[in-house]
Amino acid sequence: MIQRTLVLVKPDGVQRGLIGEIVRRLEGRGLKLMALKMIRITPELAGRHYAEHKGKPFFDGLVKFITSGPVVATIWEGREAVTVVRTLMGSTDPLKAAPGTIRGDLALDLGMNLIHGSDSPQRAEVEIGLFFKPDEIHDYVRTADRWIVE
Ligand code: D4T
Repeated sequence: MIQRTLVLVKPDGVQRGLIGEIVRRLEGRGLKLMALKMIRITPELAGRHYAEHKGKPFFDGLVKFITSGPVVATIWEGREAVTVVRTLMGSTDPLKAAPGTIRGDLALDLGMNLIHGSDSPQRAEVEIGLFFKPDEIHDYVRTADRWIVE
């Protein structure tokens, strides 16, 4: 099924100069970029985005980290995009992430794991709504698509 998913390059990815590398890996897989912007996440947006983690011991540190510098917010579309992105990201803890994945190749610490990707199509819809206005999302035909999915 064709899905959309929200991907964030977190502050560590921006600081380490890995925006291009991460975007390249997703583009290279054949996913289509539908929106991209650099933003500074406010504590309010962080609280809404990470609502499921409220009350957990790592919540305050997580909000502090995600609001500590600019992030790059993106939307990607493609066949099974949610799962494809989660697979490309690797396990949440980079020490457990397989080589070949973004975290497995480029990160070492659970608190600095470079990238966020929605974990279900339902969450993707919610998260896209949190981060983007409809007129920031570009639905367009890409001529290469017929060479990516039959
Ligand atoms: P995100 O949401 O950032 O894409 O990560 P995941 O979907 O892979 O993982 P998650 O929601 O379980 O965790 C969110 C975020 O919190 C950090 N974290 C997580 C942490 O610092 N300590 C922890 O014990 C856990 C579970 C890492 C990612």
